[in-house]
Amino acid sequence: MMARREIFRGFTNMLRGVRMHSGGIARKQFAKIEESDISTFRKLLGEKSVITNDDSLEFHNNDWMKQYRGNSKVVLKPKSTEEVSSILKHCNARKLAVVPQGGNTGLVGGSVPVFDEVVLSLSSMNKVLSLDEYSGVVECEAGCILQNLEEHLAKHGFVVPLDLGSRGSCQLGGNVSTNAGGLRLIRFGSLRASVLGIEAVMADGTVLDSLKTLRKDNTGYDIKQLFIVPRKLESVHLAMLGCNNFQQVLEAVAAAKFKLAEIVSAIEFFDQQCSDLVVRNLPGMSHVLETSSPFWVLVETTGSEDSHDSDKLYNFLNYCMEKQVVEGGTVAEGGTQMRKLWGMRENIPMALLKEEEVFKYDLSVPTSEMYNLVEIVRERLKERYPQAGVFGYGHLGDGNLHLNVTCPTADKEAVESILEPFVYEWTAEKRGSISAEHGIGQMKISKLYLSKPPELIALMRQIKGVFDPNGILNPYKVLLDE
Ligand code: 2HG
Ligand code: ZN
Repeated sequence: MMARREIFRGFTNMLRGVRMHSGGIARKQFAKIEESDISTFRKLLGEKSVITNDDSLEFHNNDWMKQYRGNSKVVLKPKSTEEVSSILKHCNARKLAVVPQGGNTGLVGGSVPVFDEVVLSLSSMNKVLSLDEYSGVVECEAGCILQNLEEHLAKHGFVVPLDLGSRGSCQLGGNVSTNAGGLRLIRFGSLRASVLGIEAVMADGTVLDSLKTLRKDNTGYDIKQLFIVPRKLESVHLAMLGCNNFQQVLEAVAAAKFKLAEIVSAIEFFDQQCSDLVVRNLPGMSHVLETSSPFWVLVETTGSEDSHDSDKLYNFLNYCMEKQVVEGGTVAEGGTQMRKLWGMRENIPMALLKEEEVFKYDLSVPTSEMYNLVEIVRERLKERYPQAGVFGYGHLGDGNLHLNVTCPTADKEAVESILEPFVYEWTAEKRGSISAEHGIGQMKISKLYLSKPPELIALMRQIKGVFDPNGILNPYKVLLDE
């Protein structure tokens, strides 16, 4: 599928580039927006698509975490590829910097301006354009909200090969451009691999049409996107297992892969600290089970034959009980219980947001090492900062740990100095990735070298230059200036 227009965001973000953390960076020599630019945009897009009032700008200038704040004076909401192209032609000629923006749900400050960049919001390009029910190819615009696409496809018996807690507001353009991972990567693989083609707009306004629907096309460099959607399967089961230690968690994962094999669609975990936080911070949330357990593992299966899948799941659970891999747990009976179990996992970021300060780490590490880091960090903080909270959860099946640390504002700097660079260096030592799925954005620019050798970073810079010689697209993100 993908996106005509969606595409645009795909490209720019993929190539987003340049510079240092907003803390100490200087504005580059881009032009400043003038009244004549606003008039030009109004002529190109019409009055309603050019937003300059402060109240509406607020959302676009702030990220979801309220950690990064830009100062853009104008948000543009084009409705077609041609309009995107005309905006970029103008901005490139005038040397006006531009930040493309989707649902603005990112966690590393990649989708908000750093200074006064023009915000190019894809939110008005939100249509599903076509679905071929024989091949499972769907085409949609960049601003299409993930949940809307999910609902549209469900009516035809298909699913999007991606699911995220932010599904109600994130957009396909942002999903593709950031290669979003999420809850079912273990089943569907990397989103990138599901994209068959894109229509993208380059920094100078040139439209690249790579909107093909072929599954095989080895005719040169792979500059593509477009989605292929899988059939929606009716048999879904979900179990939540309690484990006493992380060794048991690892054995439960191994058993799930071995005993459930092709029907596994998600393996997630969170520690008891996470579930306590969700219950404490979010009204209406309660513990799933009365007993507590240091670790909880969610195992979801999706298949086509209910009795077969249910037999497999119970075999797996019996096996885990016999081997004393799990201490207890529950199997969801029906949709309401499933939503409750998933709700516990999906609401963790929202519960963290209610704390005074939160440090987020999105790391790929060998699965066997995943929880060691959480324990080490807890140990490092416990004496001097007893009020700090250390939370471990994530996509267990993919080796993706979300380590989150909270603390009172008064301790922020001291706690940060204990966490960084330690957490990143520990991850690099394990040959892990300092950003498993959230990207680099503004947050991790100065840490990129810990996951990529200098030769590769130099190549990234060159590639960005090919598509955006004036550097107007999403400046101050991902790459440090040389
Ligand atoms: C998730 O898996 C998201 O819930 C957010 O990637 C992770 O808040 C986080 O650190
Ligand atoms: Zn995640």
